[in-house]
Amino acid sequence: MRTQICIIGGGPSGLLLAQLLHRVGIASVVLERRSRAHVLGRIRAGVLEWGSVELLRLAGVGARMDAQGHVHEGIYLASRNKGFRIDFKKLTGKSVMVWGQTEVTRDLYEARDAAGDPVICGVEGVAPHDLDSDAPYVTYTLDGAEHRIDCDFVAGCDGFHGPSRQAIPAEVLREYERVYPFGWLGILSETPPVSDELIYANHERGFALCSMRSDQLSRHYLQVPLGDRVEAWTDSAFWEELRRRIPTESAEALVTGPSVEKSIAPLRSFVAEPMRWGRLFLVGDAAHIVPPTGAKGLNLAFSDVHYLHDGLTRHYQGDSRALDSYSERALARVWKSERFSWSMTTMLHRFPDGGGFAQKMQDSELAYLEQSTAAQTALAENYVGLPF
Ligand code: FAS
Ligand code: PHB
Repeated sequence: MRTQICIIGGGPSGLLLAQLLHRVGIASVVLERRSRAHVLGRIRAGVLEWGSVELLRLAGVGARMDAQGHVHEGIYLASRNKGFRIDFKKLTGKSVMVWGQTEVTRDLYEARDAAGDPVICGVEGVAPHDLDSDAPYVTYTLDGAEHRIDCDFVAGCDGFHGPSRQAIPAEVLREYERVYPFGWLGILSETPPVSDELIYANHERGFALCSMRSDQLSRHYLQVPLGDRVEAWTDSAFWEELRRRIPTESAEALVTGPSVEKSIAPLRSFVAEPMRWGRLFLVGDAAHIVPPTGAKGLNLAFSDVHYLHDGLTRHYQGDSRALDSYSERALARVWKSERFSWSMTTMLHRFPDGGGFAQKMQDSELAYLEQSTAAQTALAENYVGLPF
């Protein structure tokens, strides 16, 4: 088989890239290791920057999002049993969209079907070859049969554990990482959200986040020690701990119910440079990871897609400058989002070795935020999404 772009990974970045390329007549093939059901069973991001919203609309997959998603014009930050609001709309003129990654991915899979380019799921042993030549190709097996795809370029959209980043020679690749000494225990419940907007809570017992997916589907998180196992957390233990960490007013309004999903995710900051090697481009989690405190993971994947789609489109029109600057352009925005995600995580979590001084620094940062329009504007413009 031959195509223009071979995309490794049928998660949100691979699917969105394929859909945007399709709309400008550039052919691609998406190879996905898991089944579609498995990919759609993942519960991950919940907040879209406005740039991501506009990109999904450009890709022709924004209809359900616009009909069922919720536009949020702010968030609440809480500590010491009280909270204050950061008004995105007033401070930046922008908002965010609460629309789950699962729904985004569902719409993108259906768009691939409608385009007659279904994702090839269930592949094994995906391996890119001759990336430093002008004739790269990708091999894989499916149902025991060997396959080869010859292409012009390879997009590594295969997430943190995929093969693409490993294909870059060790002497070329530079990796930067910070692993946090805690994780997030997340719960999805068919209960009404406790608040009309997200609540990020700093508490001496640990961070808590109250989010949502719809009027009847809530998503909550608790900071937990690294060694915690999800089996050790009953639903009632989760709700009791959440009530302790959020302001009393919210705790009293909290409607609890059985979890429909419960999992613990580790937190890390990670960036791999460069995001291009020869004919390979790294996209999304294949190149970078952020702690979810800034709601940036999915949105960063989409900004990479924006830059790569722009570069490939111009390349096939005869101008390769944007493609040649893909890594530099993408990384400039990646590092700003890494900083924001790290700063939100540092401000809101309890660090085991932090001590009294760290708590005082968090208290003063939150107090400064509460009283400073300049500080709130800086947080707001990062949260709604810096320009592409
Ligand atoms: P993905 O990891 O989503 O997709 C990569 C795809 O490649 C997967 O489908 C995988 O099966 C496939 N793949 C891997 N190896 C392959 C191979 N060898 N061959 C073929 N296919 C292969 N972000 C937020 O903004 N907010 C959140 O709350 C949030 N919560 C998260 C919770 C968890 C547990 C995790 C892991 C991530 C979370 N994220 C969150 C980040 C997440 O949303 C990612 O940023 C987003 O999925 C990135 O999309 P992709 O780059 O497409 O990577
Ligand atoms: C979510 O709803 O899953 C969510 C929202 C905001 C975050 C992280 C996760 O910062």
